[in-house]
Amino acid sequence: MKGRFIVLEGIDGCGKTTQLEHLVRWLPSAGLMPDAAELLRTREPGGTSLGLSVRELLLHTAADDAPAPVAELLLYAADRSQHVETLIRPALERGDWVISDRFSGSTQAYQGYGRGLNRSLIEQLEQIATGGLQPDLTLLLELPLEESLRRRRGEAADRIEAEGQAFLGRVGEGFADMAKQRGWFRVDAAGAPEDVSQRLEQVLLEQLGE
Ligand code: Z5A
Repeated sequence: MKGRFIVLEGIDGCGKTTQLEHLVRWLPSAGLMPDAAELLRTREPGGTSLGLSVRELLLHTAADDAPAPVAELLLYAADRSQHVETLIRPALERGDWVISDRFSGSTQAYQGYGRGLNRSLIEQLEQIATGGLQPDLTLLLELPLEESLRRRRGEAADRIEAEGQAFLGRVGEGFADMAKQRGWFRVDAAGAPEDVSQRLEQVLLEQLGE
């Protein structure tokens, strides 16, 4: 692949969206990207128009119509397959850079560690949905559970956010395990947004600079 694929992961409310907005402004002038390359910002679920419909099914269905755990897993995989095949892979082949709010690590963390679905089944499904595509760099924003809950206080919870603290605790452990297994970069997401941005910039410069 000619382009670069960067992913931000972490528990709900860890600050991914805030940091993505910063990185989308900072990256094009950071001296890392070739002049001709564009930067595409995307997310999962919902990075494509089909994916937006899947996102609605996943996060905003009424409680009595919510997907069962395996159906939920397959919907995330369908969203990812469409995302990779129609948006991410073509962009990387053109030489563009892609930065995504979540990718396949989220499925292992939420559906594997969180819901307790079979993790090797999830790995097989990941292989099918991504066609083997892996991020060049995954940045895990780490934030204590209490701080993530405090930050989101007052905001309406979607179906997954409403799962509660024990669920989110398992998800956080899953992310920490995956960071070790998959060589992700762990970034302290506590403190002022500008401080977190600086930590992310430093990792990007170290890892993607010539
Ligand atoms: N999910 C899954 O189960 N399986 C999968 O395979 C995939 C996803 C791909 C997608 O939700 C849901 O799908 C998600 C995982 C599940 N479950 N949940 N919930 P989403 O895309 O709607 O949301 P999210 O990814 O969970 O992110 P979020 O809740 O929007 O949070 P965030 O993007 O990490 O954080 P933020 O919006 O930047 O910040 C949250 C708040 O904190 C906000 O008020 C900010 O102003 C504030 N903030 C941000 N940074 C700071 C700092 N540094 N200090 C103080 N306050 C801050």
